[in-house]
Amino acid sequence: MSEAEIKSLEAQFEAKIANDEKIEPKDWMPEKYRKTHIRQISQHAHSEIVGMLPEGNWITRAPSLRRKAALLAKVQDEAGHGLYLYSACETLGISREELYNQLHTGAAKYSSIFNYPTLTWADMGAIGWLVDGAAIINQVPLCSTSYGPYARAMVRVCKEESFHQRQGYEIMLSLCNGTEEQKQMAQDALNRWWWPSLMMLGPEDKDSVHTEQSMKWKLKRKTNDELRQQFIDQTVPQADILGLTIPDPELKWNEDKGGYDFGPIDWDEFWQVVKGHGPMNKKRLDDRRNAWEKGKWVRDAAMAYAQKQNERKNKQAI
Ligand code: BYC
Repeated sequence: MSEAEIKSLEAQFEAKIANDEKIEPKDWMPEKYRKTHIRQISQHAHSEIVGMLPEGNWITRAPSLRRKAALLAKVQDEAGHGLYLYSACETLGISREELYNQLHTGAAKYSSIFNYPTLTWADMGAIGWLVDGAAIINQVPLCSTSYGPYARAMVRVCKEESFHQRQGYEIMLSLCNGTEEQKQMAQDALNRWWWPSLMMLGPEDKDSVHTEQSMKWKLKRKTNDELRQQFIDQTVPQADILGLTIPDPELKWNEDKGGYDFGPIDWDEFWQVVKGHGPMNKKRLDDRRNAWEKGKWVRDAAMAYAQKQNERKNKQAI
């Protein structure tokens, strides 16, 4: 392709972004746009399926049939989110096998938040309330992201996330209206999940290497710090209703900015977890690899079945 042709394609691409039109898989796009999307969408997909593990840990120990059914449905939704996102990512010209391979070899990242252990039932409440709460704030803007397949996947994901957040908050509400011991359990879960939930929204804008470019491409519609502030402002009143204390002595309403000021985040801890040294990193990856290896016979059986069906169809056609 000549330089002039590339310039013209670039101009058309930029015009689409400026007009808030979607970029579709067969449209021309800069290579860096494609690679950045593969990075973010695949990290997102991996986070969904790794995110099933901490909660999967409690399905067999849910305190009632109703709680078990809701938790099971939530974890199944997360598998579904992974599938929509892997499919969206494949439209950018990378295979599912390669994406899984990147996860299993540790080459790809997934969200830091899933490298913490789930120690008590209250953690199911705290994850739904805080982690899914932060996820909604992060993901609603992604419904209007510039890449069509990602934006469309996010619409459905967000509808389901909102049920997830409510089921978590309802668990917290029940515990906080229960015995003193149950309320303590809820407070302990909030203490452990609060700071990792703030970290989940990514490094501070000054340290975020991708935000500037991703905002220009309308891949990201809000910066990490904007999302974090929104999450804090929304969540503090919810903690008040529960009668729980946010574990941040510096948390204070700031009238001038119309939001809460908050204490320093331990970014060393964040980077340690991102680099693979969090409390559960090793177990999460071992569990994913194990599921992949043990699931081989299911994949083989499904392929053999599909092949037989095809052969039968072809015979009928003759
Ligand atoms: N954990 O330049 P930055 C869910 C990495 S699923 C690990 O700000 P970006 C749920 C980042 O990748 C939750 N790594 O990056 C599921 C980059 O490294 P690379 C997942 C992180 O992309 C089940 C470097 O740090 N949600 O909610 O502009 C149950 C610099 O960061 C993290 C999504 O994936 C992290 N927390 O912004 C319940 C949403 N943060 O790639 C709930 C989609 C940053 O250069 N993703 N890094 O090696 C996004 O919105 C953005 O990718 C982020 C980060 C805001 C997360």
